[in-house]
Order: sequence, then structure tokens, then C-alpha cells
Amino acid sequence: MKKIQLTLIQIDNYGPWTITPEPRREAELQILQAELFTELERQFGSRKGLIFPTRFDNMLAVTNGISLDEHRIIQQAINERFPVTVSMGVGAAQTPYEAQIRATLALQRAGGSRSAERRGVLMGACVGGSDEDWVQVAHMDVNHSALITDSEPVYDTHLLLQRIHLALMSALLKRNALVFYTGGDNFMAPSNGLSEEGLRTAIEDVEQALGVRLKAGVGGGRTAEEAAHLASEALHEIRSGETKESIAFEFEFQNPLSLKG
Ligand SMILES: Nc1nc2c(ncn2[C@@H]2O[C@H](COP(=O)(O)OP(=O)(O)OP(=O)(O)O)[C@@H](O)[C@H]2O)c(=O)[nH]1
Ligand SMILES: [Mg+2]
Repeated sequence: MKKIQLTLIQIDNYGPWTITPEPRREAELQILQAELFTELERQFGSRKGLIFPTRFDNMLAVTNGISLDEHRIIQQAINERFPVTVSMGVGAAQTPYEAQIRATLALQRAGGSRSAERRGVLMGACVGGSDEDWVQVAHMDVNHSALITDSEPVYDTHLLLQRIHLALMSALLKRNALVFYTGGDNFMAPSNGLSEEGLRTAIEDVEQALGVRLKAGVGGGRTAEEAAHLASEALHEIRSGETKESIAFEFEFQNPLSLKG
């Protein structure tokens, strides 16, 4: 059975830390969060994973092909270098929504986010074997967003992009896929099992609700790196006019799940 593997990375006891011995400067916290995300992206990315900032104190990574031992190495590198420690929960399932539930439960069972006792734990289970690894990612973006960027106030454009983000999250959650904002007018959706028809319907709902047009390149492969790379290539095909469709798929090998189902 093909599965996506997700890792929840959570800063240990962060709430209390931010106010000990007194509330820390917001700029200091923003730097810590940005540097932690950067280092985690470097560590997971060098192992063909991909991490999304999510809410910075909790981050989600697609980690197919990265073993628990490698997670431990990443965790130790972080925990030696940063003034905070992180704990991790790993979960694998046929859909991204189910995988993040498993990753979350693994971590929650080890203790709460404000627990002083839980420090640097690693819990959960990876996919059963490399033949189970499968990642599908949709890379979506807004058509002609530069026209809006260059004519509207920055905050209005930002609000529109966040509305698109929320609408995509809601539409794809019904189909057990997750959506992350990756900057600019870009969104990435880990979306194992999502058919072309399901994606098209979700995108059309968002387009109608918000009056924008979107395009989506969908990639599939054994790792997040491969899937995201193929997704971006598929998106590029649409942009360059190689295909007239607004959705294009590119898989490393044929998806075992039906695309049209
Ligand atoms: N994270 C990320 N950001 C990107 C990517 N490509 C472009 N961007 C950013 O997204 C913003 C919008 O770029 P485009 O989508 O090329 O501009 P556009 O006017 O919408 O053009 P079309 O999408 O071709 O209609 C730019 O500010 C880029 O910096 C990407 O692959 N990943
Ligand atoms: Mg665009």
C-alpha cells in the first residue's frame, strides 16, 4: 500500500520559554523561528524531504525516505544548536490528512506542547518499506498575479492571497489533502489519492468564490523532492503554453491509484 510520510516538528515548551524570565522581544522570537525553519529545511531538504513553515512553532514536513535514525540525527543537530529543543512525531498513511493525524497523535501521547518534561522526543512510525513510499504534490499558483501586485495596495493583495489559501485548504480538506502557502502566489498541496477530477472541482470552487484563475502542476514520486520537482515542471509546461489545460500531471512512474477515480 502506497503511503505518504509526514513529520510534525514541535518546539518543546515554547509558550513558557517565550516569557521566561520575562517576555522576549518579538524580533528575537521571529529570528529564532525563521532560523529554525531554515535549518530544518536544510536538514530535511538535503535528505529529499520538504518542510512547510505552517505556524513556525509547529511545522509539517513530507519525509518519505527519511528513517527514524535520520530524524534523530536532524533532531540532535537542532537541539545542540538552538536555545530551544524540538520534538517530532512521524506518521504514514494513504492520505496526507490521515498521515498528519498519526504524526500528531504520536507526539501528543509523549506529552503536551507546554510540558517541561517533554524534551526532544521522537515518536511514531515511518512507512513500512521503500516500496510503500509515494508522494503526490500539487503546485498551484494564481494566473497573472503580477497585474494585481502592480496595481493594488500590498495589503489588499496579501489578503486576497490568504483568502485563496484558506479557500484551497477548505476545498482540499474535503479530499484529505493539505495546502501550504509557499510565498508569492504559490501553494503546495501534499495530495496522495487526489484525482484530477477532484482537484479540478476544488480549484473551480475557489475560482468561482474569489474571482481568480489558478493553475496546478501535479507531481508524483518516491520522495517529496521528486514530487515537488515534477509538480513545478508540470506547472512550467502550463505557463509556457505546452499544454492548454490548467492542470498537468507528471509522475516518476504510474500512480498506482486511478487518476480519474
Ligand atoms: N515559492 C515559489 N514562489 C514562486 C515560484 N514561482 C514564482 N514565485 C513567486 O510568485 C510571484 C508571482 O510569480 P508568477 O506566478 O510568475 O507571476 P504571475 O503574474 O502570476 O504569472 P503567471 O502565473 O504566469 O500568470 C513572484 O513574486 C515570484 O517570486 C515558485 O516556484 N515557488
Ligand atoms: Mg502566478
